[in-house]
Amino acid sequence: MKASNGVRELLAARRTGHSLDAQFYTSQEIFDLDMEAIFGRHWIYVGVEPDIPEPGDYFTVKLGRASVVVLRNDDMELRAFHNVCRHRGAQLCNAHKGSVGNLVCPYHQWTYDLSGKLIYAEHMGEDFDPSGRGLKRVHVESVAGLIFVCLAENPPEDFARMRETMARYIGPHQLADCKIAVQDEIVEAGNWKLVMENNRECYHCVSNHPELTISLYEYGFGYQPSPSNIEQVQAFRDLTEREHARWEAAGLKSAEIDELDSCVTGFRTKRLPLDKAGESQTMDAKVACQKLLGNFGERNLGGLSFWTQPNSWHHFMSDHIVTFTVLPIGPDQTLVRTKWLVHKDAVEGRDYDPAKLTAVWRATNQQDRELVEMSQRGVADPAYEPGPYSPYTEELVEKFANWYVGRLKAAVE
Ligand code: 3BY
Ligand code: FES
Ligand code: FE
Repeated sequence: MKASNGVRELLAARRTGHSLDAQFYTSQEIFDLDMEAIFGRHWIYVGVEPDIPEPGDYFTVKLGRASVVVLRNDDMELRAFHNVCRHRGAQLCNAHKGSVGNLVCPYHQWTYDLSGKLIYAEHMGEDFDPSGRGLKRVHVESVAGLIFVCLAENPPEDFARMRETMARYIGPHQLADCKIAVQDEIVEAGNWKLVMENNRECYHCVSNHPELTISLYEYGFGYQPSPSNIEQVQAFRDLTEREHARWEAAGLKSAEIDELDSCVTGFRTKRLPLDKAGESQTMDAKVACQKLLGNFGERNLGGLSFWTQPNSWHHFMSDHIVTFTVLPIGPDQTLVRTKWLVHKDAVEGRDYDPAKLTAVWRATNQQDRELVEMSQRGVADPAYEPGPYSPYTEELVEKFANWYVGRLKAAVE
């Protein structure tokens, strides 16, 4: 992969334990490289199986300049294709979501079945052979209901490890039996890496997230005991140990796994105790949906968190799931899509109130958007220079930066 000497020098000069150089957040060249080397070669979280529950349901997603259509075929399997007609290249599906029998190009009605095969093309003559004109496949996989795609011809093979590990953790929450109750989209005026770095620490939580910190302990996010909070960190660790024993005995995987910077398909998971009522990430820490997920009878299951490189994080509780995907738009623009899921048989107004379900993360997302946007303004200022990460609270930010720099280096070498 091509990269200018300037970019190679920046990569070589990256100082560990420090935030990235400004160009990583502002340059068009590095943005294009990110889209090719990171979003073009790794497993990217794009949606959930409940986005496309029935045969013929599809959604489209933009990864850099590539548009991908993800669909469910007649055999209920997931398929993904490049969203480009094999005739003269028109974009095939032009809506964000829909339901079709076949994929019909709006331009000249070339028609593809749900396996991507070209089954109809009028006026192409006797000699025309449709067999080599099927849609181009994109790799697609489900991790217990979370849909990932990979644009690379040969995707990272260690995805299987994440899929199998996470199936055991997420499985009992039965994501495939959920429905999307609410979906939000925010376009943030910041580079995608600032969005991710902000997600990887809770250093900012107490002073910025009054709603989130009702239920969420900041200590769950890669905190190391420091001289000023050694007791609180220890108390949280003791609580976690007790709760993990209880949850594991009930068959719920809870122990931390951290492969954020040790795998190509980097991820981390841990079931985290919640504060107060301990049930859910809501304004009173109680469930927001009376109909619990899966076969759960118990409300106090904490929050199973799952973080992936490069672009997602998820929280699974006893009553609902909240899932986030980060999709870069430009060097200083990023789409953050949030979905709140409840059991598919839960009835709005009876079992849940969408306003209560979304209150915490709606507020938190807006606060995080402001933090990302002020970071973007700051790193674009000539006075910015990379600053040091806290060894006690920003370990996971460092892991994100290390993973990112490592993957970019691997791609340009
Ligand atoms: O959702 C997360 O994973 C974290 C919690 C702390 C900061 N960030 C919003
Ligand atoms: Fe699709 Fe012509 S471009 S049918
Ligand atoms: Fe935040």
